[in-house]
Amino acid sequence: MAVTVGSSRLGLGVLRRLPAAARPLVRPGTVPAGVVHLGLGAFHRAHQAVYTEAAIGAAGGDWGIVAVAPRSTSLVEALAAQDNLFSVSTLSAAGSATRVVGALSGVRHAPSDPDAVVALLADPAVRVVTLTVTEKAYQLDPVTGQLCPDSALAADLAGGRPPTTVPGLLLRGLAARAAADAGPVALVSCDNLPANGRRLRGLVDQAVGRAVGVPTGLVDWVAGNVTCPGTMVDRIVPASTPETIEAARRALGVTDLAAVAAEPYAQWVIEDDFLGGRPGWEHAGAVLTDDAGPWERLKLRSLNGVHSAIAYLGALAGRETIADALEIPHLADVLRRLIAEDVAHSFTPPDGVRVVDYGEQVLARFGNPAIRHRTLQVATDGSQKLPQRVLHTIADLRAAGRSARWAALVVAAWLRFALGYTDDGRSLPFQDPLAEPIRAALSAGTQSPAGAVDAVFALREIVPAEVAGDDEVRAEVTGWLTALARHGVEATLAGAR
Ligand code: CS2
Repeated sequence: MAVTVGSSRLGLGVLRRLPAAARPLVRPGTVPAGVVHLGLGAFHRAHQAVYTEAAIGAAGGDWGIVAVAPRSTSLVEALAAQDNLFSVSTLSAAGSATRVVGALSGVRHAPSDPDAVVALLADPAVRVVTLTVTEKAYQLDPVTGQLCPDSALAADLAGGRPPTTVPGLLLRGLAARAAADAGPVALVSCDNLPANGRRLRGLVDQAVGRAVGVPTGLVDWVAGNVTCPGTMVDRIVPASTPETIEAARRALGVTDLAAVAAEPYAQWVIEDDFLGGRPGWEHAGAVLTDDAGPWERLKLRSLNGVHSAIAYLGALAGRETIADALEIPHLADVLRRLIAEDVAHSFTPPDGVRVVDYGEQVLARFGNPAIRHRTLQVATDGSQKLPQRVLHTIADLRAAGRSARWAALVVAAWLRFALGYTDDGRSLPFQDPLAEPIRAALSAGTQSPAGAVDAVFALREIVPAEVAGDDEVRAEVTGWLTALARHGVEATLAGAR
């Protein structure tokens, strides 16, 4: 579908023409920057930017966001042409509402001007740095959390040229901040990593420890001035499409090339560990806590793990969106058993939360027919997602002496997806930073499902040793993979016990 770029473009000049309910909560361009955000994707725009705007609106403070795109230029150009304004359309079966968000006070493109990003990170006015850069950008082994630098990060650690990776930008930014004595800063991971605060802390400490040419004393400065609060972030925000832009144009009467669409639900749980202050996010509905861990396990295992299950099974069955996939006969029943019999027994949820009730709410959200979240989008980067979404569930269940029957089905669905064909023989794209070793393992082991399971379970950067060495888990995964290969998704689900 072609995008209609009308003569009017979203920007400060057209705000007064918009319906009152569609205008920003703060006066755009008037709030000085206090937050730097790395990762300008749809999720940031529909989540942290919305919360931060509401927090500034309710509690004030110089907490405008300068958002940095680590890769693509198109959004930076779109936002620069729109005075940093963009809209969020909230979609449900009941209808939609579109509002312009005024939280951004600037945008930068890291590859074209890495020094400007380093300077921002060293600016005393900036006291909070948030990140949505996806799991793989941290370059941490998903199982152990050890830093595994690719050649670009290795070059960043060696110094000598401006950084090109996210860890490299953080490292050089912190070194410049320490040198400028610019005061404490909180680095806030908003990615779906396990214990994301501790992971980011580990990343920073390892990067500082290995870097060449950083000031002596940086280790001590980081220890005294940098905190990494853990978070749980939640809102379903599919990648924007031409339809998203068209819907925003219909609602606003102007063209917004940075529009996003999202579900009505949003949640943000944040550990309150900010040495230099923070936006009043609690006034925007966020939960500030001492320990986000139980919330994060709840969300990663009951929402994201189930999301991945629907994505792989749905893609194999040829379903385009998550909501379409949920219509596969028996799938919802199987997911309920996954939640009640496996996920709910794998961890202790936050006080007052019943995992089964949370799971029901999640299934209702996934069924939102207005959100066209593609199964193939959720299916990407499985090697980076499965550990915290499913494999930790399996490890904890087995440590408690329980079976992990339904979680094993998710692993089998991922393996079958990695083999590259839908049930009716169409090829499936496999996007994953570890695509090569996974595909190599699978082609060595495809003679039989058991061979495929053995080969992939040997990849220690994906499958924790305790899961890989568990014969019962191997047998369960092999059984499901055999059924999926012989009968396809629909018949396997119909016969699932
Ligand atoms: C999804 C998440 O793409 C994915 O892997 O599971 O982006 C999910 O939509 C969000 O975490 C919901 O908060």
